[in-house]
Amino acid sequence: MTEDDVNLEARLEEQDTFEPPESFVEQANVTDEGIYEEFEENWPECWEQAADLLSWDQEYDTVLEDGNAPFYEWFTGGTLNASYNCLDRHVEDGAEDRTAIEWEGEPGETRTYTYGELLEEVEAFAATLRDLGVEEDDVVTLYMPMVPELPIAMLACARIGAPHSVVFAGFSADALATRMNSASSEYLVTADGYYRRGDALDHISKTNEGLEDVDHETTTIVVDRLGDDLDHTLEDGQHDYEELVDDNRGESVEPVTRDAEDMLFLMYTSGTTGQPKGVKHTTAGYLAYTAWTSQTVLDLEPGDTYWCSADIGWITGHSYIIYGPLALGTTTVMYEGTPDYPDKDRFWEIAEKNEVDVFYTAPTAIRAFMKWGKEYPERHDLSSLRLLGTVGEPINPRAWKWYYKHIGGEECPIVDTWWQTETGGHMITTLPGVNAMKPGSAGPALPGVDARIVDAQGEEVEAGEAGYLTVQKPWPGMLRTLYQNDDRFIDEYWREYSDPDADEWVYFPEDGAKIDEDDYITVLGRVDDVLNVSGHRLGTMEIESAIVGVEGVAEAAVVGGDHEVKGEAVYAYVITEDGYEGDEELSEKIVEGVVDAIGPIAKPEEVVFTPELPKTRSGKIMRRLLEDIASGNELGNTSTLRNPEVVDDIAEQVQGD
Ligand code: 6R9
Repeated sequence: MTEDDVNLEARLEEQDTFEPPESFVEQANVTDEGIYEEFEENWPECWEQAADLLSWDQEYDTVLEDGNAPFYEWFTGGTLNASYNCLDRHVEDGAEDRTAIEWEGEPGETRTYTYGELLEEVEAFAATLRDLGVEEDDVVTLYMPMVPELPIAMLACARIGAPHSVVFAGFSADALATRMNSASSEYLVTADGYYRRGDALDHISKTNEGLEDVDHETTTIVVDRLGDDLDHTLEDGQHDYEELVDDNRGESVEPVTRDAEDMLFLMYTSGTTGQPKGVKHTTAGYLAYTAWTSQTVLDLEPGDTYWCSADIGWITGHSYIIYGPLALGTTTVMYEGTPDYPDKDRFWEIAEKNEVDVFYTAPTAIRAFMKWGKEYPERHDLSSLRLLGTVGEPINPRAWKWYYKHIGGEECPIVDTWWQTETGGHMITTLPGVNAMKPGSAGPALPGVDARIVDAQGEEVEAGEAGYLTVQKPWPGMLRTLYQNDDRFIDEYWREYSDPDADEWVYFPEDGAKIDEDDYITVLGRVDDVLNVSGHRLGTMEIESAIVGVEGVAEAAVVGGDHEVKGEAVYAYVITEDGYEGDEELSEKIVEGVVDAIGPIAKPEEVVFTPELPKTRSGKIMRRLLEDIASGNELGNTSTLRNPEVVDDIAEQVQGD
């Protein structure tokens, strides 16, 4: 490092507040801090601003229907189609030749779809789905990697009013079957495989394995991504994507008029129990909210090239690769592979080549970039960037500052956006042209969002004190329920802090947080049994049940331990059954069992065999203690345990090596 570098590092390290750069503010979509007051005074009608970003078949008559809270409804009486809003209207407005999707395959090939071409493909696939018998309200499962056919399929579903349920391609065969069964989904779109670090990965075998456990008839469409790199044969009830679509190119399919509250899609996410939750999002509120936050928070405009590096298999990809940006008519970049292939500068090469204006990624990726070193971004001209964003987990100030300096060149604001699968879109973040940024703190709640930090009794805590994050007013992008499980919807999100007798409903996202004197919120992480590994939500119960399914395992406790890049890593503490040895072989079987049940993202970092788990006198596993062991933290008082002696044993195994 040069002396200047050292000085700069030192200055950055000290600095805890950053004003948005003047060059950004001059062009920002929102610059008036009056927006906060305006939304507060005019709530819920303020949300008409979001609805105004959409084209309606029929205007809505009520902004918010709260008669049956917490089953809120937004923009009731209105009708519209999401695919029309993301495609046709831009074409009608003369943007036919503007690029909608710029796709980068991992091996280096690219595909560009203009709005006109994307519309044509979507219509052809919508016609195909109809030919196969898909009707309005049928749930279509999309188990697809990052290929253009995934957004095409999503928008085709939206066009004919068939909700999609995207299952992350990295999830296992079991995970696919569970989700298809839970949604009674009879249609599946998948692919033969995809490229990862130069290898052709087989996806179709995993698909077929999953289909064996689906308890009803299914029709499957297979995208041939790998060509000659993988031979696959189609089984009964399976069709080749291209063959079917080719027959339908040039077909026009009218967008189906949907009620505002009709389901747009389902997205399964991890919760406290072993069963994933089917989060239901509806058409108008979700689309209005993702479009509005894309405009106000991501500062997107139609002329922008924008890149969100998430996978579409997660909510971030739904809201901020597809629906929000396309509703605004922006060019959205989509990349198939990993950031380190063929080299660790792949992201910056893509950003430079496409002259990306706005870039959105996860802290886990930033920590990896940081570890690899600044020489990789330095190989590229990143001066097209105007705004950076992060999502998925808390970002530590060091990673924030690295991102600010080495990717943004100290000229791009960073939006640290807190939100969830359930919230549909951003909830807590700075507005990049309005607020100062404080690294490590997401920022204030968005205008119109009533976030408060409370104690266990539901009383607001003082500035600086830790408590529980709550949202005390509904918002348009909120989940409407858990699919076919209204009771669980109430139990999971509304039981804790609401007062049903007074008809007062408080949403509990199950995150801990604190707030400062400027109302900036620092999110501290989950307070339920959900881990956040590389920004991905994993239920400890799901992992535990996979482990106890392995022969020779009697009991298991899974916790998260601090990890330099992943944020959190999975630690599994396992008690063997009598007659079984806690050896390398069993450990491998356990890892395999987890990968089979969930996917490689849930792979335990370490499997620790122990004769007992530390338990309280009432028999509860002391998870916090296991977390401290996994994180290498100082261990607190263990005297309240029934079996304090096991703690040292376990700690020695984990921390000793
Ligand atoms: C969008 C998404 C949601 C959970 C959430 C929280 C964590 C997300 C965050 C953040 C701190 C941020 N989280 N963004 N924590 N700062 N900016 O990630 O959805 O996969 O449902 O995860 O992620 O714990 O509750 P999802």
